[in-house]
Amino acid sequence: MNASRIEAMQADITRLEVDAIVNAANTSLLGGGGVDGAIHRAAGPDLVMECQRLNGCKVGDAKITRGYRLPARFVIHTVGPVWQGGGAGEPEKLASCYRRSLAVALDSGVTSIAFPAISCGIYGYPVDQAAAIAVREVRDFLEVEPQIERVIFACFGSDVLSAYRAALGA
Ligand code: AR6
Repeated sequence: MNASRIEAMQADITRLEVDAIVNAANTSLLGGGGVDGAIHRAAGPDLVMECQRLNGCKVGDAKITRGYRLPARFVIHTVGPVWQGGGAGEPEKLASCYRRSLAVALDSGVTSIAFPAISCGIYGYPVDQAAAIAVREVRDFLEVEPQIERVIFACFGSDVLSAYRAALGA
């Protein structure tokens, strides 16, 4: 049953018509490159103004804002770990990003949500390992939370999509 609620697709997350998209942000929450830059550009300047009031975000935590000009009603900003070789708690911190993002989504009544490959760009997390964590955490959460009807892994590029397809098939 969970399988039909979770899918991976090649997509620009800023275009997706879901209740919430997740942003792979940094601890300042004030914008950056990668998907963070794309989300701020698409949402418009009101997003950073709301983010300025949040006092940043810790690695592994998540905070929600409105989506402004995005098709998504909300943006859930989470901060992934910087990859340091895997021995610095990166897997647990990344897992926490997925759990906290879903918990925040649930609190705001979200039923559909899209995630980028958190930490897999500028932060250097190996995508195969990150995809396995993402799929495990989302599956575990959906098993106990029927409110979340749809989760999309928005993959930027075919390598990322292949990694998620493999993780979903496993
Ligand atoms: N839609 C979906 N995925 C995207 C998009 C998009 N429009 N653009 C990029 N990606 P990254 P991180 C993919 O670097 O590694 C920022 O400066 C990208 O190909 O965005 O968590 C923040 O402010 C990759 O697969 O995030 C932080 O400082 C994935 O999104 C830092 O980067 C994540 O890559 C966070 O680094």
